Amino acid sequence: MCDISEQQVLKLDGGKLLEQVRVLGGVGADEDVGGRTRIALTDSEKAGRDLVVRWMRELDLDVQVDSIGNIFGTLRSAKGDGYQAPMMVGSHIDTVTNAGALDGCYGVLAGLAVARAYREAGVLPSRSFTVGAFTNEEGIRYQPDMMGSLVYAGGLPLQQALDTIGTDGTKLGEELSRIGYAGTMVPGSIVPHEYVELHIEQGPILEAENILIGVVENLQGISWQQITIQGNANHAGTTPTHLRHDAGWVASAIATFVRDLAANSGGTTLATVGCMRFEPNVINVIPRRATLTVDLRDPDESRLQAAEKALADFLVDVAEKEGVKVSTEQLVRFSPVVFDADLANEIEASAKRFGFSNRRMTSGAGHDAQMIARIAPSAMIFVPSRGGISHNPREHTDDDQLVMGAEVLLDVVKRRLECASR
Ligand code: HGY
Ligand code: MN
Ligand code: MN
Repeated sequence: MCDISEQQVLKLDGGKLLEQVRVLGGVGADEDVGGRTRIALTDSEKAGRDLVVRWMRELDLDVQVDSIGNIFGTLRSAKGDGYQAPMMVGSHIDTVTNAGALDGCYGVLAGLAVARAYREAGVLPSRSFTVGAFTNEEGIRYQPDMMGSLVYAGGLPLQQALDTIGTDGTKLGEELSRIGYAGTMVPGSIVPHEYVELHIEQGPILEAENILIGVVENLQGISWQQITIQGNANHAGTTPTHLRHDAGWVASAIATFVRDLAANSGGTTLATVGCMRFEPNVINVIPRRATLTVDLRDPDESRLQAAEKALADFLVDVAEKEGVKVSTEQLVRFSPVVFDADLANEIEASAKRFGFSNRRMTSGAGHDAQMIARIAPSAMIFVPSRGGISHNPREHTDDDQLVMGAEVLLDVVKRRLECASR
């Protein structure tokens, strides 16, 4: 094992981490329903970005912004070898609507806490250490999700991302310029040596098993599609059922179908209809048009494909029966990802050294780590989510659990960095 004597001095300031989680959690606060909303490239997200950049500068990190708006704060190594092949940690600070305070932000701020430990000990890392905050991880305004890290990893051309039109009709590149985060650095010009992302589990497993640390070995596949149904508007009171071409009923039938698909999958496939709109959306008119989104996930690629095919077959069948036209648009399609075994072993060894209960697990949610895994060895650390709740103002992890997770991150980083100096 590596000798890390000189870096034993690194101490995590858990209080500062918790304070920054709370302060960032107040940016974009939703006074009425609780929580906060910092949807990518909005003014409230800009405010969050500005705050994180200020905190990076307070740590005297070199701040760089790339052309898709990814933000990087780097603690340069003792060797002064520039920014190349850094040990990278990070996540995102954009949120869904009425979000919790931890999703993404915890991983970015824990990364700053690691940099702070080096600064306060007056120790420079053996290899540059970079904290990343990736653009548009949530993908709810501009699809796909994990967009900034996908561009960074070379999975989506920059111009295509900049040309993306949002659900609100805005163009991503124009919004990025408007908030002042259209950087100059070429995305991916700094390839990490390794990448570790600390994140809340956002699910119920760790809490249910009373376990502190999740050693995330893999991440399930994700399929997002938008479905549009074109039927005929007609009078709700005069049109017999068998003469209807009811777009609204078809949309509801699809939602029922995908729920049954998941329920009969043995617990591996998950299906969610998160958005549904009817036109003209009035009480006594049979909907002429309906749009809905379907989010399908499974850790196994062949099962995910089977779910997509079953849905496609159902759409053909229901369109014929109801006499409507159904069209689909694939918004996101990411295959399952397996993380780096050596890094996962390092995370597990660190949790064991601290005496923290731990278990190997799969990530149900998408994360930037799944994109960075395309270009560098990557892995994730989870901490418990109370009630398994996330994407909800009630998202919560106990303070001591947040600090323990960050202790593991610091321990993993310092061991990997010390090893790098050999
Ligand atoms: O959709 C996801 O899993 C992530 O929160 N973007
Ligand atoms: Mn997240
Ligand atoms: Mn999220």
